Amino acid sequence: MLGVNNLYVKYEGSNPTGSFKDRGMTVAISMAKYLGAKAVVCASTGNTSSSMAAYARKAGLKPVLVVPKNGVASGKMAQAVLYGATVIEVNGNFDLAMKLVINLAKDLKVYPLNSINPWRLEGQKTVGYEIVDELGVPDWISIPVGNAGNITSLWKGLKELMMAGLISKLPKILAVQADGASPIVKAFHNGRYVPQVSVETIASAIKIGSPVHWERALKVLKESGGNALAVSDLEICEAQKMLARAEGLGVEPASAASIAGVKKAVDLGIIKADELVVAIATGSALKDPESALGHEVEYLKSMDGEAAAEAINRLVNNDVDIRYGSTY
Ligand code: AN7
Repeated sequence: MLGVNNLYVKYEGSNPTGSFKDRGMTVAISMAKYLGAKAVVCASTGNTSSSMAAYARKAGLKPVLVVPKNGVASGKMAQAVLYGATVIEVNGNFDLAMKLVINLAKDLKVYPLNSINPWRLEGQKTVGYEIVDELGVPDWISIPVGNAGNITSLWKGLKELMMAGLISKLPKILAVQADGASPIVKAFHNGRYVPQVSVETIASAIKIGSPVHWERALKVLKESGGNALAVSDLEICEAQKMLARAEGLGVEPASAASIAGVKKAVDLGIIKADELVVAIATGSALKDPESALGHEVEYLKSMDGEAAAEAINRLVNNDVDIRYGSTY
């Protein structure tokens, strides 16, 4: 369907809070505890905050979340409420929340747990280890990029495996951003980084205009001989639906971006059909139920038993091949 023969999806939705953030959070919260912190803080588009709240609670630390007003998907907000975090909403986007946290951490001595925290990035290296364990070294790893912590961490982990002599080559990294929030993609192609002031995309997790690790992300792309692509919200939604209906894998829009990116890269001749490709799907579809509910489906309401039986019969007896979703 995407024009590539060997595509694997590294599904991060099965981590304890439903996203890749748990990999780094368990390490960083352990360090916060070790350092004697009483409270921890992060700015977040939702997944860092879910993860931080859960691990902080377990460690007996107070979680303080700084989030963009109306900028966090409802599954992620539900987690923040469930874990009993203090939630501070700012009138602005993630970039404003991030600025606030950097100042808070300086003045108030709360321990910051954004990816400016080095322990987060140490923990997140394990995604690369697992890929290599299961598959060996692929030709490409496609990864959605927001604040660019994950791409930095992935590459650090892989390079360390190489230095340890455990692998003998490195993959090319494909960084994927949303059209409406793509400062790193633009910098990669234009040779000049400009933070993006106004950002817009359905992929709220990566709606970030001023990524903290932009410079490192560009270095990863250069060192790996990789590439960077922006995908539209439509392409993201199509990839989300395709993955769900062809593979039964539910991912949130930001994660679907990495699949949409693979399709685009194949179309552009950047990825070749016979190359081994891994797309990292960073978070579960349950994080963002609204995005899932936006897709079309046959939804038969208020039926009695007879009408329901008729509808089921119709479905069973029609011979449309739904393996890839007749409705895709
Ligand atoms: C599903 O939770 O930034 O490039 O505050 O939730 O390391 O930022 C989330 C980011 C990709 C991008 N996919 O990772 C946050 C936050 C999902 C995400 C990213 C995020 P980075």
